[in-house]
Amino acid sequence: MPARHTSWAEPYKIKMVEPLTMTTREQRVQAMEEAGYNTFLLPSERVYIDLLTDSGTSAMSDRQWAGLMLGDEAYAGSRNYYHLEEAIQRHYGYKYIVPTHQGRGAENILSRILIKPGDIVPGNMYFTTTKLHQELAGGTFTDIIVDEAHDAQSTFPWKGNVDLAKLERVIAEHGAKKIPYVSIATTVNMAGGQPISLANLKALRELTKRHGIRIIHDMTRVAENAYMIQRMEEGQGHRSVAEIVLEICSLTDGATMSAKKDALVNIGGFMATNEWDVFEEARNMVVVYEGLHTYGGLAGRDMEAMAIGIAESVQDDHIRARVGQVFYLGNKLLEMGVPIVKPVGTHGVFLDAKAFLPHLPQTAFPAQALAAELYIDSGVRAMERGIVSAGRDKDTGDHCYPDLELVRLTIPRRVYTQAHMDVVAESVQRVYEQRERITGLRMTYEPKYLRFFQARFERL
Ligand code: PM9
Repeated sequence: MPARHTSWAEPYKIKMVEPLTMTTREQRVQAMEEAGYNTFLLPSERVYIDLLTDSGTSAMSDRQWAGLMLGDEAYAGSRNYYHLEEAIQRHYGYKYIVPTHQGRGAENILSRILIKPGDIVPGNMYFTTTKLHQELAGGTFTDIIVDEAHDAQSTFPWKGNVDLAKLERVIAEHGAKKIPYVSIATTVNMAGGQPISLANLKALRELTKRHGIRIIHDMTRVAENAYMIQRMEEGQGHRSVAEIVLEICSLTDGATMSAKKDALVNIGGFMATNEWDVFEEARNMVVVYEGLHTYGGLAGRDMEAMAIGIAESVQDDHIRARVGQVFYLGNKLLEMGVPIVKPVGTHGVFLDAKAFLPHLPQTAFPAQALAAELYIDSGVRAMERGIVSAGRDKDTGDHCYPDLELVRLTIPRRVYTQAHMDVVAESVQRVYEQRERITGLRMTYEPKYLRFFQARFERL
């Protein structure tokens, strides 16, 4: 048993560094205007501390970099595919796997196989790409997360939990035959990086088993969720994160994974299932959209880095430091009195833009405006997670108006230091002190799909 420290200090030291670019305020004002007040449209060279996302932005270990050199770039049957299959079976326990270029590739395949037009897909809050693929396959997403998840200020510790009564009502209304699966994310990104408890997942398993409904697991941040279970759930403190991860997966029937998050790679994902028929179809469909079933849009070296990253991601020391750094920033902002989603999430700190900018109506895109302001202040890049991300209702065409209007400060894994977190907190505090000056935005260009990526705005 390694020595336990009270600090969340990183269990690694730094071997290679990448210089950061500093800019002037004038340069940032110009860059933001040119980017149409959308942080996705900024060139990364104009960014100082990049907290846009934790997706594909993590630092790989020396072992992962060494793994890249062992890439077997055969078109078919690369040995790295077998390593990846073994890593997924060992650490996650799913029987069959299909690699994909990233998470949404897996979502596309799985949705096309399992969802029929008119189906209902209940889930513990929507995720942008997941919901879109469910809709493109003809399904309708319906939210069954606990009410507390929609309240930024509720301190309920398990905001990722399913409200089982809501699910019962959906089943009673539509019938189990119309529900191909329940979609469960660990942790819940759009709720602010909030975990689901093991007890809730077990109860959900019981309920779905009674009705013959699958659980499909969005396991993008499963290790972070398992860490919160170890930390907070009664009777779980003595178990390793690796054991808890395996148990979570065992309570579900299949999964989609964006390995760009938990699994510590810059690109990659997979679909997993315990059902042979679903696997057969997925293995066939992947050749249409991604590539052969033994590479799914990835190079052999990418699959090797992923296999190694999966093993590293479930180590207790790693995950404790990763989440510890996010908590460090979150607690600092709480001490400063800045309104953030409580409890602090596992992959990022989410500013509550409705409370931050109460003078702006949601139609003036407060979170989008706040992310732009933060960048102008310090070069810190964050992401809107509010009305822009929520998109439009597929039937009425009106904006969806989510209760949560957030700016996500997302922490890449193993990349930034405690001093960087201090700079971020100081900048947020400065912007908070001048919040009354911040004006809203008007959308001037809106793409059809996933508009938050490419929409453009101007100041009101
Ligand atoms: N998440 C994120 O920044 C990147 C794209 S959206 C800005 O949080 C979940 C829970 C995700 C996720 C991506 C995907 C899709 C599925 N589920 O980006 O296609 O957080 O690999 O994964 C992003 P890919």
